[in-house]
Amino acid sequence: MKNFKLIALLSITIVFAMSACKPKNLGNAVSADAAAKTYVAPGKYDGFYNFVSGGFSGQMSVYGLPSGRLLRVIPVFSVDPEKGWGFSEETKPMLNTSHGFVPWDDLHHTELSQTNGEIDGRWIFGNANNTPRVARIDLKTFRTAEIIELPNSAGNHSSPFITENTEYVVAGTRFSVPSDNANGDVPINTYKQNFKGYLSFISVGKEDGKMDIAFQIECPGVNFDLSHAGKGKSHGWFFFSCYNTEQANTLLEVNASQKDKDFIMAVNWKKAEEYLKAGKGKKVPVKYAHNTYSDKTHSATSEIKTEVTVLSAKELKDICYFIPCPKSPHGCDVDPTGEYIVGSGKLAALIPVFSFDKLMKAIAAKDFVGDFDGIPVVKYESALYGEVQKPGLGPLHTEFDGKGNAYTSFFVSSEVVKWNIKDLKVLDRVPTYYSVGHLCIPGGDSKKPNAKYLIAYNKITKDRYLPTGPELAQSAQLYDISGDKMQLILDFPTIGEPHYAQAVSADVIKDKSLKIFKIEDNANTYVAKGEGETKVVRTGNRIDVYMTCIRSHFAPDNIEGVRMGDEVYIHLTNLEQDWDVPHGFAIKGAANGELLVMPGETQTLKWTPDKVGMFPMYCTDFCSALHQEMQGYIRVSPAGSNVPLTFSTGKNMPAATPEKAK
Ligand code: RUQ
Ligand code: CUA
Repeated sequence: MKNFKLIALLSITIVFAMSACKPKNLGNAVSADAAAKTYVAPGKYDGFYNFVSGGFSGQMSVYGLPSGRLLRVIPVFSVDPEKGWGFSEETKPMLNTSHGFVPWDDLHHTELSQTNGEIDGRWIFGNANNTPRVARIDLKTFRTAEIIELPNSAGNHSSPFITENTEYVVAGTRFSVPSDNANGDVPINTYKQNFKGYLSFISVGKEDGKMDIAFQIECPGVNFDLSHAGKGKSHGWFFFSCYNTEQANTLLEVNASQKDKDFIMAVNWKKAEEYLKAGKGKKVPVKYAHNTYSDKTHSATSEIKTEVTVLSAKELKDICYFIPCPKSPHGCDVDPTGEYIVGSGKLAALIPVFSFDKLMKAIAAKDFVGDFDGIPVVKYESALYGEVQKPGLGPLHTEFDGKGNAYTSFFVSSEVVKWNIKDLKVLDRVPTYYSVGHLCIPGGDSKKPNAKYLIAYNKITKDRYLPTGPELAQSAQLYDISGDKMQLILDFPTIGEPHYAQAVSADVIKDKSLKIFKIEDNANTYVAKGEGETKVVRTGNRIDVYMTCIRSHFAPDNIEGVRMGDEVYIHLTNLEQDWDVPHGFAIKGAANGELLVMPGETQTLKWTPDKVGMFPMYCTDFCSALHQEMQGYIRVSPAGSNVPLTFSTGKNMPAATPEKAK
């Protein structure tokens, strides 16, 4: 709820609004046929995938809709001991940054890749707010495939929104800061002179999805909050909401709420591309990590990059334009036709809708009211299509149904309001429990929404679930929007605080899902492609165990000759070639997580024995009737001991050295 400190100013209104919307009769809030509408019989699939940001959990979770069943938590920016993410040697480089290994972040928005403005089911992107990064998750494996850090940025909030052919993923800095290359050791109250706001345009490889920072745009120091790409007629443009145009550096809840209007910034990224081609960008020294995970080597590599190309919005005149937008805008949403741009002022009591055609005319006619830090400010009325009057209090986010309607969330008045884009009339409103943030309609920010459902992601849960101590379950609510009236049909808890989410018909993804990794394609340096290739190798005080697993044993499962002072690397290859047969691995006393190894994959656990003795290891994933037999021992001897290094499984395994241990 960090973005909503401003509500303190409206506390009286909130108290009023919260109690005003608390339904008198809860029974009426839920439609009578809700159970039938959300029931997915055992053994049946849901019709939709719902990808939900995990907020301060740093992860992304996947639900089935309409059941609300949790299908998977995808580790992205935070370590996850359940899956070994950030604990195995192979995955650690994914969390590398210019600050070193960072084990946590705050993921706010999810965005599915698109082709021709429609969800194509290939990748989903997520943003890291705290240490600014963008992640790409591969929807064949439901795993994070790539993470790129963003230089010159802090609090990467208006991200990872994409263009209609996934040409770019954008990231706008929430905090303006002195650029990485400038001296940051300056008084905080020199904000106006020294602080800048950077927008990053990350290109995405057409075939492989590989990300690269194509360019950054240096903008005046303000807070960038959210964004959405133009589509159809407005393809080539991007729209960012900004607040703190007061350029305050302290007590923002008051000082950044002075002006009646902040801005939506329209960015002509096609023009920026032209300037880039013409060599108008400045190459600037920076430091950022670019991490990629390979499904062939089953490992990540982290590269530190040292340069970025920056275009100046001030010098290159016709890239950026400010459009005045009332009262600290948050959401910035573009309708399926690309004509209407909806701004949502957190403190506003109306919703301004801008017209792309009018904006283009105003820019061509130089219909400006002045400039802000060298960027032209378009006249409000000249870009405005109209205002939705008295829709509710504290509009935040808008999604679209593709039938000419928009759905806006109202944090302060705790409701979702449906309105018609053409005549700006309110059509319906339903309460949320409570204080809704983001909304999601499957495809609701694309050219082709699939408007059967709307999901509200709420900030406050209060009395909706059984109490669980001071912290309650985070909450989403599902509405049927197939008719004229919205109907609440389900509550379901989420992992972490949900911000934005996306949903798509299951058909777009489910048949592409990978079942196994082919063992013959495994190119991990430490793979053992069969039990005959298993071995234990000592190099000084480093021990590499090339281990395999298959139902229901490890090879080797007895290892002796490890000494105090050794660093042991267990490289575990899962030889299974069947769907849904991972094996796990854990060893007593390891200051680490488990490994969870998919069929055909190799993962490595680093373990530094801390005392002499016997160390049991076992499989952590119940894999067969004899799963509980899937175990072994590692003997640790004192430093300097002459116990030879040996390994075996049953009688089949050769000893590493001729002398057998006594
Ligand atoms: S936020 S609740 Cu996207 Cu982080 Cu609006
Ligand atoms: Cu392998 Cu349990």
